[in-house]
Amino acid sequence: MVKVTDSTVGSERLGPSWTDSTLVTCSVNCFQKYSLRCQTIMYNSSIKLCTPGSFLKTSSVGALLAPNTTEGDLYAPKTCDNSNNFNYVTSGGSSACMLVSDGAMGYDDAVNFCSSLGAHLFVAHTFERLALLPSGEGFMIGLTDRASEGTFAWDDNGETISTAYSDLLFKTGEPNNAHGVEDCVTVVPNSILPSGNDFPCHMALFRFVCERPMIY
Ligand SMILES: [Ca+2]
Ligand SMILES: [Ca+2]
Repeated sequence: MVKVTDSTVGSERLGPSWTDSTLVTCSVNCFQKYSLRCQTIMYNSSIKLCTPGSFLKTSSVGALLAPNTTEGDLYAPKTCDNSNNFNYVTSGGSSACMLVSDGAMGYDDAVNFCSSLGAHLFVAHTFERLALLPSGEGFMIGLTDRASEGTFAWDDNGETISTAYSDLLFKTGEPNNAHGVEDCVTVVPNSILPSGNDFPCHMALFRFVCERPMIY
């Protein structure tokens, strides 16, 4: 979801507004209601008002097309490229365009598999985002300490996780870099207790999720 701040760009309303608890659910409901006709949304977070919009328009009188104060801010929702069976998944305030693998692969094979589909291994810069993964089994995620032992970094941008995040993620005694060869991470989504463990990257033990950046 990208907030449109260009004052010369606006959008036309597709229909009546409704109330929606979050910007993400506003976007999801707009798509469900209007399908691809929903190209923008206007959202007022203080009164939770969601207004469906058509395509963005650039105009010398753009201000006239911009949402009014009641309608809130204008957003251009990003969309999921659904080719190769990728799906748009939401949970709480999080969303992702993702494909769950059929089987397990080692880390390098999984990275290559995702890369061939224009994707990377699933990342969760916020802990809540892990809830986007299917429940009930361990998944390998795009987090390793290959670059610097003991410092885990996300595949997509190299950002490292904080101690607080690590405590939420890893179960007691993990990560332990057992036998000096554990640099990849598996986690059981939606488990009550921390479930993360570091394991050897070459071992094809877990399924994984490819995540595709969302597009306009
Ligand atoms: Ca390690
Ligand atoms: Ca371990």
